[in-house]
Amino acid sequence: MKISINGKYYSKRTAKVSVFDHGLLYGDGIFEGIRVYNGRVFKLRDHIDRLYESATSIMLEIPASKDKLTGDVIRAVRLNKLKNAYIRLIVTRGAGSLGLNPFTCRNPQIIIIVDKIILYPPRFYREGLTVITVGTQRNIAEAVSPRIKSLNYLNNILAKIEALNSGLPEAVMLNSFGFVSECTGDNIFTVRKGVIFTPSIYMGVLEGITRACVIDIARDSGMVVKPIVMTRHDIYNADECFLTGTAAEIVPVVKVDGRKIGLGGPGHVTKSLMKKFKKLARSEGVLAF
Ligand code: PXG
Repeated sequence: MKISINGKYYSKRTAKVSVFDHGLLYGDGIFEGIRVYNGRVFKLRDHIDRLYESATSIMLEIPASKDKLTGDVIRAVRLNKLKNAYIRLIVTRGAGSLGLNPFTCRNPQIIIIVDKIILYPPRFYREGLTVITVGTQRNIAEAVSPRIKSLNYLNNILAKIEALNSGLPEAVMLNSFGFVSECTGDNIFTVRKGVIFTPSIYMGVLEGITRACVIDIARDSGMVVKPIVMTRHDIYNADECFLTGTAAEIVPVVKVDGRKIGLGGPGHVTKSLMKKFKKLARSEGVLAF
């Protein structure tokens, strides 16, 4: 494995960052998780754009242009010779002195890891997931905006622990008003009477790239998609429910908080979107080879 740090390549054993890096000391940094399908980097421009938006929000100047970074990501994929992969693109605040002040950090670290993707078991896609709502609320946007894809994931990790402690793989997180926001690493959708719903980004969610892609696919095929204020009641009474994310793609949800969703199996809208997404993911994207 060849890992890029500021444009230089290291082996897995020698790729290192400073213990004074504020990415480690404070979770001060940002990242993207990107897929490579069939040698094509999927939605690369959208991921690069979101990374720079996160950077703007936390006042981190990425020491490379978007074009340069895009080229570096493609080069890293090619060097690692992986046709199907998961890219973790990270920008840390860099090493500084102890103490919160981010402006003592002069050298942000741009790290590109290209690894094999560990997928959810096929059973999840065939049979659908059971999930629960957990007590850990999604960060309020006025504290740490969920739209920043930051290295500080404790909010999501605490929710994930609650789900795992209950023997379930994912958790539905509510915002501080009790409205549905998203899951720990995925956005959430429902389908009712042929209309697709998802919590608006103003409910405190990451503006998922898969979320946007699924909205586009659905609208292109003539379906109505509505970003809404969503309650748990809406989920319990939906005909279908599914999650979206770079790692998960589209995964059906069949039970939430003990309530069977629809007929208790993956719904036909979900299955149709899964098929369309798969086709798109395998044909679109920046060719790396
Ligand atoms: N919400 C949250 C909180 C996320 O972390 C998504 C939604 C889906 O966004 P995208 O842009 O991926 O459609 C995410 C994404 C990982 C991993 O390694 C996590 C994500 C993506 C890829 C890998 O755990 N989270």
